[in-house]
Amino acid sequence: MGGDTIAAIATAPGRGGVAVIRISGCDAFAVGEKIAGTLPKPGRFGFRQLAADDVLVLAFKSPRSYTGEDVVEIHSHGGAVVPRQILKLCLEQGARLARRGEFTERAFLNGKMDLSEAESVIELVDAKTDRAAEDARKRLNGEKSLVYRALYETALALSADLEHALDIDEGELPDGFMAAAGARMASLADALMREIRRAETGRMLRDGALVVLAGPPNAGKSSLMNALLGRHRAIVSDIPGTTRDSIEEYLDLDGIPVRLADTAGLRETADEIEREGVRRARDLIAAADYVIDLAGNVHTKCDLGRIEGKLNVSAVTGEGLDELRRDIASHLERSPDPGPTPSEREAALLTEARRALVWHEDPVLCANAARDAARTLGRLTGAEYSADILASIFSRFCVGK
Ligand SMILES: Nc1nc2c(ncn2[C@@H]2O[C@H](COP(=O)(O)OP(=O)(O)OP(=O)(O)O)[C@@H](O)[C@H]2O)c(=O)[nH]1
Ligand SMILES: [Mg+2]
Repeated sequence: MGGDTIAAIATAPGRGGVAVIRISGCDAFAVGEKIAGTLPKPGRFGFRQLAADDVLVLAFKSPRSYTGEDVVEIHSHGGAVVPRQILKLCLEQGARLARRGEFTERAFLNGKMDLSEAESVIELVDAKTDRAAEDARKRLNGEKSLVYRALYETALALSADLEHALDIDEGELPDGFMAAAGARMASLADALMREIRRAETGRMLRDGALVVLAGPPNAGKSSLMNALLGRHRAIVSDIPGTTRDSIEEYLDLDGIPVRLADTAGLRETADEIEREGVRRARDLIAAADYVIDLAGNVHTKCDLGRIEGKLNVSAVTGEGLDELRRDIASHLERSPDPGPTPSEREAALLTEARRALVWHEDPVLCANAARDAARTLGRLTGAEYSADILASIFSRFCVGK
């Protein structure tokens, strides 16, 4: 177990009841002993009195720990002072402050998890809705990794067979070898495509979908925004042109995180401020994943009168709001397939691999295509990785993870 010993506060800063200071590396037990006197047996915990606080100490023996190294955790009271004092003790006893994501990076380097799983740690921490968390948890449990490993191995086998075909005389190839290889490549390309489509849903679960309220002035956009949010966020009045600046609020829509935007009513106007509002409204509409178009598919104020063939809703009575929510959710849900979704990095790699997989008459080019795809897919799980890739992934973590 090479590498130096690192320490960090693993819990979020602020006034929490409890904070966790984590130490990992070959000297973790030595550092822990200098601070706590003695350590509990690995896998056990014990109470210790430090100058800073009464704490709970846990020891984990390599490889049975989060990082795969020797790990000591000190659970103290939270807040701004005590955890920092304990961290300072760790640093004085020879540990070095961990970089962002360094605990999880070590877990990857020590084979405790692959890159896809490591990446889902940050997605679980960042998840805004139950669905997004569930998605990240499935990935963390390795469900996605199994799929990626299978894709990688399929590409690797195809690449190896094609390379082998180059080495022997054409007459020695079994009948129909190239046709079979072509079919294998096509089926691999299909499997990649399915994953790529799922990525769109994944992006939405992570970043949220943009849903924009649009329509003429006084249509009832701001009222509908308030009704969907369940509180009076936007100003409502019977004066046309009330909303100018667009207003954005977060909404959990059947588990999909949604940025709901209210916009200025669309009309020609001499008012310079309102004109800017209308410009912003058009930009948002252009970027939207879904537009609640009060001049189109949705009819609001249905308590005053209904229109057949439209989705009738009312901000006053609440009628039709559930149906509207369901309609938006089903439009946003591009992939009905419930499996865990690729991250942005993974989607880019899947797309790159899919692009490489082009069938050629020339067996040399075919073998190159399969090899390129296999290499790219190897970067999904970290079967192939570089320091740059690790840095770009783990720098998104916070210190202590
Ligand atoms: N009866 C009824 N009145 C509504 C409903 N929704 C909005 N209104 C009324 O319609 C008027 C305009 O509502 P707003 O929500 O401000 O409309 P808006 O589209 O945001 O208007 P601008 O911001 O000016 O573009 C207000 O007087 C609201 O009280 C509804 O569902 N039923
Ligand atoms: Mg408004």
